[in-house]
Formats: sequence, C-alpha cells, structure tokens
Amino acid sequence: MPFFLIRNDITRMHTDAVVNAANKTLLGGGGVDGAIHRAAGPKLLAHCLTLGGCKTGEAKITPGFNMSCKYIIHTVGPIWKDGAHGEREALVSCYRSSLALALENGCESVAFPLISAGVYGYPVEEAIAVAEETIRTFLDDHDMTVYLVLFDTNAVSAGTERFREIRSYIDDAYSDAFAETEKRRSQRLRSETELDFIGSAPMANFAMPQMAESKPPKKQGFIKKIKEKKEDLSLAPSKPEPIRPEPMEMPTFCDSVDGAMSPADFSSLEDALSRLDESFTQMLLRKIDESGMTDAQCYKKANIDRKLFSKIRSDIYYKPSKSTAVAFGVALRMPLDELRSFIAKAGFALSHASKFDIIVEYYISRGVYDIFEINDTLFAFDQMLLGTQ
Ligand code: AR6
Repeated sequence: MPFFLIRNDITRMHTDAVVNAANKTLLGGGGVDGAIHRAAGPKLLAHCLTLGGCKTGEAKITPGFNMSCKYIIHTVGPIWKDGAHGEREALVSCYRSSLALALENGCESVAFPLISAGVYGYPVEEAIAVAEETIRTFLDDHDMTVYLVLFDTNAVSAGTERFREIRSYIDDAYSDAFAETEKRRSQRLRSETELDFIGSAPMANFAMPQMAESKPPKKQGFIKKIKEKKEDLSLAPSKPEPIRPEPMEMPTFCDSVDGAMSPADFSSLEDALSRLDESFTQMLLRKIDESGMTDAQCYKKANIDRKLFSKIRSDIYYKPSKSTAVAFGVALRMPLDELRSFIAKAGFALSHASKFDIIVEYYISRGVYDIFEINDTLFAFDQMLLGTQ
C-alpha cells in the first residue's frame, strides 16, 4: 500500500502514529526524540518512565499526548560502528517492530524519521535504502500508508550523482520544448505579418470605400511595414516566453476501443452522450483483467490505497488526480502511447513543460515501471509523487 517520502518536521505529521528515534532509556534526548518530547508535552516523559526502557531494534508504544497523532512508537536504532556489527539487521528490526506495533493498534498511517541517521551515525543513503526496502516489503502484505520523513538531509536531492543522467534528460527535454515554443512563436509572428499585409488592403476597401477610392493604399508603405516587422523579428532581443504546456490531449471519439466514431456519426447531442467512449474507470478495469493481476495486486503496485481504488471501481465516471491516473498506467506497464491515451480519459496529458511529466516519460521509455524508483526521483526533484496522496 502507499509509501511516500516527504520533507517535513515529523512533529507536524497528521498520521495515526509517529515513530520516535529514541535511546534505550526512552527518557528523551536530542534530534527527533527531543522534538517529539517537546511537542507531546511532559506527560510523555511521565509515561515513558513506566516503560522500563527499550532494547536496540525493538519498539514500545505510548499515546500521542499533545501531538496530533494517536500514538508515538519509540524505537531504538543501532549506533553505527563500521557496518560489521549487526547494524543493518538491528535497523531492519526497528522498522519491522514499529510497523508490527502500528498494525496491532489499528493504525492506518505511520510516519517514520530516518532512524539512526543522525546522532547514531548510520550513513544516510544506506539508512534510506534499509528503510525503503523494509517498509515496502511490509506493505506488500498490509494495508497501511507509510511516510518516511526526511527532514534535514539532502541525500535524496536532484543535485546528487545518482540523478545525473535524469538531470541531463530533463535539460534536453526542456530545451527541446523551448526550441519548439520559439519555432511556433516565430511562425505565429510571421503569419501575423502576412495577415497584416493580406488583410489590410481589402479591409480598407470594404470599411472605407470612399477612402479607398480617393487614396489607394501605397504598396511601398506595406513593404516598409513588413520590413519593419521582419527587422523586429531578427533584431528584437529574444525574450524567452514562459514555456506553456502543450494543448491537452482530450479523449476523442476515435479513441474508442471498438472502432472509429466521429461526431458526425451522431444524430444529436443526446445520441452522442449515450455512446460515450470507454471511461477511465472502464479502461482501468479492462486493463487489470487483461494483465492477469488481481485488483489488489494492481492498486498496491500503483501505490494507491484500497479505499480510493473502491471509489474508482464503483464510479465509472470517476475523475482521478493526475498522480493517480499515471500511477495506474505505470502499475499496468503501459507503453508511453497507451499511457497518454489512458490519462487523457481523465483529462490529462504529458508534456515537456513539466518535470513531473518528463521524469515519468524518462522511466517508461526505458521500460522501468517501478513506482518507488520513479517516486524517489520525483521526490528528489520536488514533484508530486505517484499514488494516493
Ligand atoms: N523531524 C524529522 N526528522 C528529524 C527531526 C524532525 N523534527 N529532527 C531530526 N530529524 P536523530 P538517531 C532527523 O539524531 O540517529 C537522540 O538524542 C535527523 O536529521 O534524531 O536515531 C536520541 O535520544 C536524522 O536524519 O536519531 C538518541 O540518543 C534522523 O532524524 C539518539 O538521538 C534521526 O536523527 C538517536 O539517534
């Protein structure tokens, strides 16, 4: 079920449970621990005094007190030595025991900090990898939304070596989009110039026949005007226009599965409305059937929660968000063209004017359909993530 990376202060998370990176005494400290104790208030410490501490890799639960979560789950991460002293196993165990406690207490959502990656010195990138892997394995079998809250680390950020290739792909796509916009802009200006020329003389004749009779327009004047315009085009400092998204690819009648219908085939609006194309929901359900996946396998792969999937399933005209629509397309391993027509049914398009779209395109065109890998990149580039938000 859904898993998201998020940048936030964990004390601001509105999840059922918030996990604390505590120490063995459970009596507070610095980092996340200090922030959570401050936010929860003194009753938390009083409660913790009754718990008798906690071993490394284990977890204990308390109420949330003044925090907006129902529970705080305290876990004790390993202190990093060199990686050869069972650090990884202990860290995996922290995530597992915390998730098990969340499950036992009926939590539907949990927020984790990056356990051990602060004072305890676990290398940040490895700590993220352990967290992601352990949480994802758990979510394969459980319905829960889990957030990994990255507060002050730049480990997952666009500037790192890991994202070098995609950075240059985005740059190329942007410059292509910019060149295309510029081309269209100069074509537009050119045709406006031509229209001025073609349009002015007859207009003068029609609108003001007396003037046309007495003073025929001077050809030279027009030529000068064109020349000026041409000079405008070449000499004007080329002020870059903001890149605008491509016109939306809306579903057309011809997209229908069973053959081409054109608006002319319908006798009336009522007739047309009675023969709407396959909707987003209908196509989604058909594609799930064709893929051989169960509904649950599909929505889990799509990082979508069960409740949202039921809503979509029960409403053939459901309009999903773009992140939901694309997530299903990715889960169903749709090639780019098919994904475009699929999301168009929900009113969306992919363009080179948006980083989100370019990143999705980058992965799909390489046959990479791992939503979590795509989401890591989207997160690094500060884009919305795929799945239920
Ligand atoms: N929200 C989210 N993440 C945070 C926050 C916050 N408010 N504050 C820090 N982080 P740490 P540890 C990040 O040191 O390594 C305490 O003194 C931080 O950037 O809190 O498990 C305990 O009492 C880092 O990425 O926990 C223990 O003695 C991550 O949370 C000891 O520190 C964990 O950093 C535990 O050390």
